[in-house]
Amino acid sequence: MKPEPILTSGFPLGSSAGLVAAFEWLGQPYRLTRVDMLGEMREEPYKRLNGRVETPALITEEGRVLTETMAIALWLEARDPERRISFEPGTPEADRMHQFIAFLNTSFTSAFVPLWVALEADEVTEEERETLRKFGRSFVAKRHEQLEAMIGDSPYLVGDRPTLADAVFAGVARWVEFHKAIDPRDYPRILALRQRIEADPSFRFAVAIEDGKPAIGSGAMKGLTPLADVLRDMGAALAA
Ligand SMILES: N[C@@H](CCC(=O)N[C@@H](CS)C(=O)NCC(=O)O)C(=O)O
Repeated sequence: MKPEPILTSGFPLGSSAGLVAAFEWLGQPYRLTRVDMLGEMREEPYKRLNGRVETPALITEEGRVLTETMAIALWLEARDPERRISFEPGTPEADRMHQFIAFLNTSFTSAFVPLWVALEADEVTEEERETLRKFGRSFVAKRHEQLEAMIGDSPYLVGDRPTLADAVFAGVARWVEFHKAIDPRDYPRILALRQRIEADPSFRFAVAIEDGKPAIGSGAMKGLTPLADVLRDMGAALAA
């Protein structure tokens, strides 16, 4: 019997939470490994999983490592014949979902980079930090304006059920509060979407796992594998 695929749940506030919710919505067996992004992710062994020292990462049933949000989203899409979290490739809905995922994973996510740098960089003067914050806030505002204009009248980004686009959105959109980047009330469609997804049991499950709290999900998640075990098994596979 093949082992289940294992996805990282990066904390604090990892974008992985969106993909965890997507696994829950999909309903196929999987496991999670929690990754402290401020600690163990920055240590040497983690580079076996992702040499660029980032989450999310997925270890497939075959033991292959797949990194990058969009690649993992496409991996999930290819395993969704019942179209629970995606659409038939080639349809207008699939194209629109891909468009949202690309915008969210590039333009929208990268708008927050100056704010993360302002917070985490060591050798930065207070003046430089303030400049980074100023640009970060204006980038985040611009991408929110654009996303607000892209959202239609449907309850989710594409249609009336959450898809991979909503997953990629939800993992990142909550960074707004942490950085106090914009006033969410200025973007009512984005705010309504966030509230809908953040109230969803699958997303709540993803956040509880991230926070290390007891969580009951759909039953698809077959257990937490300690990161040390994941890295040990990968090390053994590399040595073999
Ligand atoms: N291009 C990557 C970016 C992922 C990313 O930004 N991950 C963040 C956490 S959500 C990270 O690991 N940051 C660590 C760091 O930059 O030090 C993807 O789309 O998967």
